[in-house]
Amino acid sequence: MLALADQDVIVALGANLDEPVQQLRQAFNELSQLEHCRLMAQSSLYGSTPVGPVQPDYVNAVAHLQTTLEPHALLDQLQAIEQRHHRKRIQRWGARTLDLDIALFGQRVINDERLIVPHLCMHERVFVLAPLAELFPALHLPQLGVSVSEQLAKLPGGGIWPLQGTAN
Ligand code: ROI
Repeated sequence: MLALADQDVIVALGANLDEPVQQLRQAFNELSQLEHCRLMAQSSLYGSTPVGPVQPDYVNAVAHLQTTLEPHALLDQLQAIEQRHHRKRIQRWGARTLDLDIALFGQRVINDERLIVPHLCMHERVFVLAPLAELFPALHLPQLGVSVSEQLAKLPGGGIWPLQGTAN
C-alpha cells in the first residue's frame, strides 16, 4: 500500500454557496500559487449531498500538495484563501463559500485546538474519499489500516456524482 511522504499533504475542498464550481476552480488556482507549496495533482469536481442540516448540494474535490511548510503555517495559508473567498459560515455544519481542510499531512498525527490531522471524519465521508480515490486509490489510511478504495467500498453508495463539463 502507498504511504505519504513527509512533505505530501491532502487538502479537501468543499463549497456550496456563491457559484461553488467557480469557488473551487479559483481555490485550485490559489493553491497552485502558494509559496513553499507545489500543487501536484487535483481531482475532478464532484457534486455531493450535504452531510448535516438541510442546505444546498456541495461541490467537492481534493488536492495533493507538497510543501516545506509546517502544518500550522500551511493552515494559516489555507485560512487566508478561505478569507479571500469571503468565507461565510452561518452555523456549525452549515453552508459555506469555501472550506479547505488538511485531511492528511505525511504520517503526522496532530491534535490541538486549531488542527486535527488526520481529519477526524474523512474515513466516513464519501465526498472526501471518492475524489481521493481518483488520485490515490492504494493510499494507506493510517487511522484504519486499509486503503482509500477499500474504505470507500465499505461506505453506502450514492450521494456523490461527477460534475460534467467541469474538467480541470
Ligand atoms: N457535506 C458535503 N457533501 N460536502 C462537504 O464538503 C461538507 N462539509 C461540511 C459538512 C457541513 C459536514 N457537510 C458537507 O463541513
